[in-house]
Amino acid sequence: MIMETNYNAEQIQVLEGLEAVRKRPGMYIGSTSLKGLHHLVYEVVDNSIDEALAGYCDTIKVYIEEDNIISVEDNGRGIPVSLHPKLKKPALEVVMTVLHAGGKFGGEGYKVSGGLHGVGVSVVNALSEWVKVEVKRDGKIYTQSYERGIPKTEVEVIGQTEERGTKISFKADDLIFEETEYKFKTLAQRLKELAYLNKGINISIIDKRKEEEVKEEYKFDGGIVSFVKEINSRQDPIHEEIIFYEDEFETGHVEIAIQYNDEYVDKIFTFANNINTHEGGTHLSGFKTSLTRTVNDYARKNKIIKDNDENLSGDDIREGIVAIINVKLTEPQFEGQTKTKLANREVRGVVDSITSEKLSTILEENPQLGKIIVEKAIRAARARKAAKKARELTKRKTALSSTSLPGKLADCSSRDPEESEIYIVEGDSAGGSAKQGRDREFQAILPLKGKILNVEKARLNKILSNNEIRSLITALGAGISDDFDIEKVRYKKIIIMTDADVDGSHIRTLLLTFFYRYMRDLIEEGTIFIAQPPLFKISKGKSEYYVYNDRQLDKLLNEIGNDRISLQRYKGLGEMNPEQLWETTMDPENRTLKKVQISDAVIADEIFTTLMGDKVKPRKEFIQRHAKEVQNLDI
Ligand code: 0RA
Repeated sequence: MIMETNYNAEQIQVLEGLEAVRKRPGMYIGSTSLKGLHHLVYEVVDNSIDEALAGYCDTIKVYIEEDNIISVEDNGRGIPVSLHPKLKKPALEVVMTVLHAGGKFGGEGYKVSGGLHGVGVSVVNALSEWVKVEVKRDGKIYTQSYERGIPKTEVEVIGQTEERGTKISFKADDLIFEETEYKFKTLAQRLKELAYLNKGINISIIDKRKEEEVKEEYKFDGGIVSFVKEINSRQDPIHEEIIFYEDEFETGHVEIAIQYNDEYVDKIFTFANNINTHEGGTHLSGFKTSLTRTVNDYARKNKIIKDNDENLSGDDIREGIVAIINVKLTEPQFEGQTKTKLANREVRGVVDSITSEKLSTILEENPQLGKIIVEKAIRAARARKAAKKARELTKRKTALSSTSLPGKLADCSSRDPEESEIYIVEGDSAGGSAKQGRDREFQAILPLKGKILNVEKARLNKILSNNEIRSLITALGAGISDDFDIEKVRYKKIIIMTDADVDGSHIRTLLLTFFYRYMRDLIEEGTIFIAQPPLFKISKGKSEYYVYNDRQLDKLLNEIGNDRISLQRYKGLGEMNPEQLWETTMDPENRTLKKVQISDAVIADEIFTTLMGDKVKPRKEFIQRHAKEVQNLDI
């Protein structure tokens, strides 16, 4: 049979569109790595969330099936199937094959689009080996299938039903993606976040890849209040009720939840149209300005601070705060390096005035709460003044002495940060080996003695009086906290090198916590690395092999056999001589470094606060549950 295909102008446009997506997938989904792969799922889920936000859907189910096939099912109105008047094709086909067509059929309301999401489900279609859609509406079940974006069937009726909804199944194209194995934990974490940000929607994830299916179900009627409660569940809140207020404005909606704990850091997480705005933006700055002014006004009006006293600073008032700011906008605009900074100019003033009005009322009506918050800020102000003194002391010291670098730092000869690296090494003996083994032209060594201070539990002035931390700060040469300036860091790579044991992993966690809290830019800019020393040395005859993990060990033993080999297990860095340490762990030609990445502040925060907080039980459970991930802290 000869098939004749008549392409018309619109069809050619569709094909060109899909081809563009397949040619430059990164432009549409960010990357073709695991991250991009997971974006496909988020893109499809976003459409169902839109339907829920419009008020027509309350349940979303995400299945990971065998062969890494994803199905996303909702009980919304179902994608329309009627003929599109202009294109003379079913709306379903248009939504699935035309770039950015999704929204054109929808009503008004807040589309979750923005950042990398919101490119439209046609992008998922273009990047999938196949897609199958099932729509239940008008008493019927409709279906259509596609391959690499191109329809392979008409929209067909395959049955009758009283239900409504949409089910989109797809298999990501392994010609496009480097990997196609979904991570349950990654998907579950994001779906849980979406459930917090969109109260009342029931979102579940069902993993059917293994014999025993794994299921998680999320539904939070408390929304972001539940979110704050969870973040604070491992801390000690200093007031019971979680502060919550919300309001509509011309171009959107804002909701804010706040609860203070007895710690010293602030954790304000911001979202715009369900996107985690890591880089902050107008919603955050409007909130901060208003919080500072509102609490000061309240404190003066109620004579908790006197007329002659100076104002509490923003930092003082934010000490120990946990807050979620969640805005939904009709036309969100994002900027910044990772497009996660909210740019809408109108939002700053709106969030500011809504916070002033609602928060001052809440404080007036709950004087006990007002007092707790102001008194916490007054204590913070006292500590801040003490810290400032301590900081000036360190600054002056560095300015006065010519050999201002810490004594135990073995610096490199190069003064060019672009080619310099620093190894932070556990213990003096390993430090000694590293000093002898390094290439002193560009590698500096800073040995740290024992455990550094747990910064989660201390205020800045105490942190600054800790010798190990002071050495670290002066060696890096870029200040700390608000004064931290990444441009001044003396090394391009900061490499943490600890033993492959429990103590080593604890020290590594303490260091990462310190960087996360006080030099976060270093993590965000990808300058922190974890050295990977070998676990074993295998010798057979004259050959020597270094092995870095159990998998490699199995593989090697398979290759060279089990007889007449000697196996040395390295328990600590100190067991290697300088040459071995260079060869296996420090030589840029041979070493592997693990880059520390924190893409999601909330996840990171869970790890850091759980590990560091003083509620012993959850910490223990957490370490047991995640012992492996903590070793490879690149989430
Ligand atoms: C446009 C219009 C209508 C529904 C949708 C889109 C829709 C899209 C998706 C994608 C996944 N799930 C979805 N659910 C709904 C409704 C038009 C009407 O019935 O009036």
